[in-house]
Amino acid sequence: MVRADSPTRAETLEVVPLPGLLGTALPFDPAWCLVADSDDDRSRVAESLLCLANGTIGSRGVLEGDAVDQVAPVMAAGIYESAPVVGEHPMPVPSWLDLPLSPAIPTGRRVLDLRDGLLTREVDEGGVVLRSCRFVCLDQPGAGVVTVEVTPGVLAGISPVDQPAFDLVARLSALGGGVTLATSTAVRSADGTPGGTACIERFAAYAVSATTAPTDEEVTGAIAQMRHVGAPGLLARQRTLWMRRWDDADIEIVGDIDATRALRLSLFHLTGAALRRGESAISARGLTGPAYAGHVFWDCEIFVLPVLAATDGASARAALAYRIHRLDPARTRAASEGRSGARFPWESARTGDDVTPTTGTTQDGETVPIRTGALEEHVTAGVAWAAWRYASWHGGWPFLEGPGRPLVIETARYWASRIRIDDQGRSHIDHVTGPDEYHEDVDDDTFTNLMARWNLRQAAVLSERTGGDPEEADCWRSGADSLVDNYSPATGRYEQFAGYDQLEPLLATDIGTPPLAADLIIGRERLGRSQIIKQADVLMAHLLIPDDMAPGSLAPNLDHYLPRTAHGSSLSPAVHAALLARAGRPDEALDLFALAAAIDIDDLTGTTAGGLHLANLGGLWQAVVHGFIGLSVTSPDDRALILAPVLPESWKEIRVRVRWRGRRIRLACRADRVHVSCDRPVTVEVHGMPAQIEPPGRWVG
Ligand code: IFM
Repeated sequence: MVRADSPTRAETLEVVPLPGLLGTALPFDPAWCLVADSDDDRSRVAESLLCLANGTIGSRGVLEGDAVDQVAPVMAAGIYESAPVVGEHPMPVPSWLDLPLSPAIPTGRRVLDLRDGLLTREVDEGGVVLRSCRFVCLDQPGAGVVTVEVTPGVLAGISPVDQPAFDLVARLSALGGGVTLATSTAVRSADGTPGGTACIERFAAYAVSATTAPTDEEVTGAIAQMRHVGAPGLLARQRTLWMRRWDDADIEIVGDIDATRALRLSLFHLTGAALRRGESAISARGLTGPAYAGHVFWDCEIFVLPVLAATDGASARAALAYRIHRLDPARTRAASEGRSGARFPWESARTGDDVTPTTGTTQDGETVPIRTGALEEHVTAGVAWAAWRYASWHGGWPFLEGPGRPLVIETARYWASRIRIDDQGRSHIDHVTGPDEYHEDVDDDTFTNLMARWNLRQAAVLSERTGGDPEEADCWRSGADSLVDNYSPATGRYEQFAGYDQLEPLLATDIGTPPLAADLIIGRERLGRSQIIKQADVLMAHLLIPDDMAPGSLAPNLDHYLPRTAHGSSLSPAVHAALLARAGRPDEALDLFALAAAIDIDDLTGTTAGGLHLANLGGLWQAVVHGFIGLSVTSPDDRALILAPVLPESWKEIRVRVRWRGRRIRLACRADRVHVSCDRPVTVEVHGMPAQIEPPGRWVG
């Protein structure tokens, strides 16, 4: 079981030596350490939670030497093979942890320390004593180190020798590229006595390329370099690198260790999913597992990228490069449908073609059509939104006017050609599915229309700044202005799509206590005829483009849609937590925040074995940063960081670190005031009051 309880005093103060002369573990700190105890039926869940990744490989928390039944022990970024139904799915890659140990060693106790990315294991059971420790190097693509100390009799068929054994373990071809793995393993006597405690030290190097076949020299060279530096040296570097990451990104809820650890766990895994150079395809489960076939959804741009943009601009830029490099297939898709511009696919993998499966199997074994690939078009606006968000934190106008330009312009062209104008001159987008996938093929989905409207307007601004065709920009503006948004000033509410209000007025709370898989409870047919929704839809727009929403409309829409929401998607609770906080209801927000925090740790959806839900991990951070502290960064022209903290009763202070336009900013937000630290002058606006802050910082409020 992955547990989250506080340690004893002894645990806190104990200096734990690491196997293989690596030195000692950092002192145990429950706000930084995830503990998994012994074997149980959740071991695959623990493998996801204890995954170590560096943007190139994800090494799930499998046990050393245990090759039984593993779910994709190693994920390699961008490495796909052809597969029926899902088009492309992650190619299985051999494990570097296949060590010569006897089978059936108990699991023992494992601790993942988020400060340095070290996973340690201790077994002392039935005469077996084992201590292991591993990490994947943050700055060396594909490199990992594992050391294991074991009692006599546990090594399978080998004896300690002086010379390390080098193995070129695998040379695999994947679609477009390949993976090569080499390991170098030394087995030595740890206590100098023949037949005594043995120590295994293994260096592993994966060469991973989505576009070429890696050469053997890449891995042999990497191994030679690792051996030269040595395991203690590599660990020291690892600690420095993680310390720098946390310096830019840490988050802490003073007085709530569980929330703090959940947020740090999110940042840890989001960091592991992303590469900081080239392009980075961040799939729904990142490198923590193979579920959703390693496909990239809107999860990347809408849920993950805002976190990266605020904490590690280079990796946000690499995630956008993934889309920039796939503009051509998106243009081809639009053209094949008789449209202009670029339409991004709902599910994307290596090529950028749509790889959304067209059928799926229900829990009852029934084959059902999957229509999201055809109908869930809002991802196209989501890509433009992400480009804008990144530019607002980091890249500025040079990014939007340069490499990011087509992400905004080409998507606007798509929407301009997609809308239908009726006899009264109003524009519509027919036949789509919004984020609420319980209602397929609807007309004028409010979220889709609002995001398309936003996309058209931003593109008009960008076009004017970059000498684009003024007629085209005018046409985008008028298309945007005439797009119906289903807003009723009388109720302050947006109808979710044309005809939604006429559906059976069933609440999610009528059929159970959310989170619910409502489709399994009342069936897809009835669900589609009811007002129960899967996840935030109208409300997503309040999170993403609050300035474009009708003033005062957040509260009525929350009141209306929240009881109708089943939270049938892991993406849902965190969004509602953010918005409840924005609506000034922080204690209710905290309930949904806690639900979101438990999604993977407690495997609430029963699917965490296939990998962590990265969108939810990003959503958790957003719930705190954009929700509880109300940090708003929406335009490259922003002159100030806007803050409006609201804290639940039990939270005394929220501490957040971000990078904004090159500045390092640390915020300590209390209900009545905020401390801003900075390394360069910055303007903030707290609850509407502007303040100029000089380094090193001061209290505001
Ligand atoms: O992108 C999500 C979608 O919104 C709901 N179903 C799962 C997808 C992948 O996480």
